[in-house]
Amino acid sequence: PSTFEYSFDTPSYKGKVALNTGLFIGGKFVDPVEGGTHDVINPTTGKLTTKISVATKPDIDTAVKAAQKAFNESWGLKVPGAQRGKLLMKLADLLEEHRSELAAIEALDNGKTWSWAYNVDVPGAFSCIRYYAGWADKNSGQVIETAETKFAYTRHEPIGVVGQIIPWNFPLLMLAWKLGPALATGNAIVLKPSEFTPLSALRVAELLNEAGFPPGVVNIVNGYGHTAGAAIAEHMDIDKVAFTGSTIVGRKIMEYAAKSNLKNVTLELGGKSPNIILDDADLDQAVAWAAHGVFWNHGQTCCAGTRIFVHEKIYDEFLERFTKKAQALKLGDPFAKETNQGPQVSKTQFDRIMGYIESGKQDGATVHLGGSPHGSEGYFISPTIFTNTKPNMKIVREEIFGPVGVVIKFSTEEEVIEQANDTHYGLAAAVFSKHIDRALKIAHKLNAGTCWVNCANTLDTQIPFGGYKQSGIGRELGEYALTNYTNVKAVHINLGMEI
Ligand code: TXE
Repeated sequence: PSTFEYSFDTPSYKGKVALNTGLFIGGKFVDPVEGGTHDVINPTTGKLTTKISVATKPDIDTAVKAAQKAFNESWGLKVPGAQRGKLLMKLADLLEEHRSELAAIEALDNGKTWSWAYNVDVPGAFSCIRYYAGWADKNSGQVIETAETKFAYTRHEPIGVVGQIIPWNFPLLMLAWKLGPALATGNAIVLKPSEFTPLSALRVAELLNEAGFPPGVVNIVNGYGHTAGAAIAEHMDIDKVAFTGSTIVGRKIMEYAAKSNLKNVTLELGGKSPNIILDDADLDQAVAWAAHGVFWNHGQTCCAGTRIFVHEKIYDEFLERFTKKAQALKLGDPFAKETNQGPQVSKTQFDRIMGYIESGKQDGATVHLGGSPHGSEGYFISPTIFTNTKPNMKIVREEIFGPVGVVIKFSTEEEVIEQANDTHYGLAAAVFSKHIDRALKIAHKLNAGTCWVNCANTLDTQIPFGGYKQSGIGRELGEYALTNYTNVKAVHINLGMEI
């Protein structure tokens, strides 16, 4: 298989990266059976970075066989949890050791700033792997009392071979969220990164070998969704699929599972999260968190607080300060020290976001700020704020996944709760108030898997994350994620029952 070499000579990072661009199957890089390649584009310039191999169904079959072999011979319950934990710990250490380099790969491939990748994505990834290393020998079953004549207990067994399909907004972090709990519980994995951001996973493949994972325990197969992704979700020998991405594809994943072997499915999908600012909020803090909520990662966060509801008493002042905050965001080269916002990930996403901005204008909303591309090269979009929206507008109802927020005035708590819940999504929500009782009463009435009080868009490895309604099925992170990757077996032992 080919390799890709890149020399970074930037204000944030100087160094060389050499990656193998093949498919990582059975612990080795191999060429795809049908020999296809995909052009990886640098979103900052719109130019070609490199070509990578893409898998199709025959390669997925080979990857599944490698995973089965590893599961049966050198992984799963054959390896004590403490040993699995040790390998995960080693992987976490290697990710930490390569922190600057991995941040550079993310910035190059995704367009996010090197400093955010260095401060959030990469530490988020290694602390997630380290956290699940700790769980590897602690996920035991229960002893359950019934009658004197019976002894019963449960075992938490790995599911077997699991498929994982991840998106492009946090390539390395999403990979860690998927690998951590699946490996801690002893599963073997076939993982497909997004075709838009395939590079950091290729570096992780090498680190998995360096950490000492048996060959085939993790197979990383780049490729397109409708071919490689579908082959994973439809596979008869994959017993579970975990997916993060769009709600449309999430539906397809469930269909593939239903039409093949009824594999277990967990989904982490889109959102249109409300952010409620009450009249007694600390305005400085509310403005800062609201801006982070909607603009962070260029708006490419599934839990972005894109519907900002502001109480009428403070609406004008909030809008003025929020606008200044958005105007202060510096767009540019992800490796420049002063940059806050890089390009959107791809031409497709850029076009899609500009389409939404156009629809907002057509529908009669006011473009309060931005509303246009930025610069002449790459996929940059100015931070955009809409006001004077109506509840049925597309920009209020649909996930835009770009630096675009709508600011909506409200007068009563009842009214804002109703509007906040008026969505098919239910991933996250935020409430700002200096009175914790008021904030909590509202938080408890919001239909969302995550409710932030006086903060927004902040996650921790230990705290579960996932959606209500069409935002998903199951929870990632925390202890809860372990249940996604285990079968519970109940063992009944007769201590004297007669028949
Ligand atoms: O996502 P896709 P896209 C949302 C966001 C964004 C929109 C489209 O609103 O604007 O989705 O982004 C793989 N079978 N989110 O089109 O297609 C694909 O290769 C199996 C929210 O990039 O859902 C990639 O690996 N797999 C989100 C992954 O699915 C398929 C993050 C996600 O891509 C497939 C990303 C198929 N038929 C986008 N088709 C979040 N929840 O964070 C595609 N894939």
